[in-house]
Amino acid sequence: MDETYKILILGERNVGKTSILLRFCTDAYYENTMQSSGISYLTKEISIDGEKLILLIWDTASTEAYRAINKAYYRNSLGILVVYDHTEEYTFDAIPDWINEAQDVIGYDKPIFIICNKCDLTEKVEVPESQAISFASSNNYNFYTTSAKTGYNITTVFYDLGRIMLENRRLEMSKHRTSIVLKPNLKYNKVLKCKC
Ligand SMILES: Nc1nc2c(ncn2[C@@H]2O[C@H](COP(=O)(O)OP(=O)(O)OP(=O)(O)O)[C@@H](O)[C@H]2O)c(=O)[nH]1
Ligand SMILES: [Mg+2]
Repeated sequence: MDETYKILILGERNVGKTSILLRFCTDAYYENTMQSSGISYLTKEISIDGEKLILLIWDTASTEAYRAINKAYYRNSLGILVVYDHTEEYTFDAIPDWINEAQDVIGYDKPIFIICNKCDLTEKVEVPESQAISFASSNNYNFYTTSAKTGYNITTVFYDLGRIMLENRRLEMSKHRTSIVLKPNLKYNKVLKCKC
């Protein structure tokens, strides 16, 4: 059975959210992108362990005006990419706000990947990689450096997230099966009670 998995891409303006999405889904890159307005998504089918996953990847607009509206679309997301640009420190500082906002809606049990995009830019780096790695590991988030421009690590990010979401779904299903098996046992115990 084909399964759909909703992913959110969050982060400050200009960090490369739309570029990451377009690189992954269409293998294209544009030097001049339009600022996103509202929320939109693209789908891409991938295969992991012989299982087909349909990724619904939601790209969000970062501006304050759209932020409140976007939250309504966070529901049912199974994984989050929070993107920052390592040449703009404020985009890194804003990460906790983006995570809190998403977790308010989708809960605290979904995988979160911190994405340091524009790693092809090696001058004027404002956020040392060690600082970002330490932030990610102390909060149990995965950390990746990417470049939508060169394509570096873009596919890896989505396949790694896909694998985690698949495992989480399998776990959920096995929990569900366990509870179905337990019910007849409870009934059986009742029958065994002595009525004399
Ligand atoms: N050098 C470099 N530039 C990038 C990279 N990714 C995106 N850009 C550029 O950064 C600018 C913003 O990219 P977008 O993908 O529109 O950023 P966004 O996060 O979607 O921005 P908003 O929609 O305004 O929130 C564009 O000029 C892109 O070409 C990258 O990996 N490296
Ligand atoms: Mg955008």
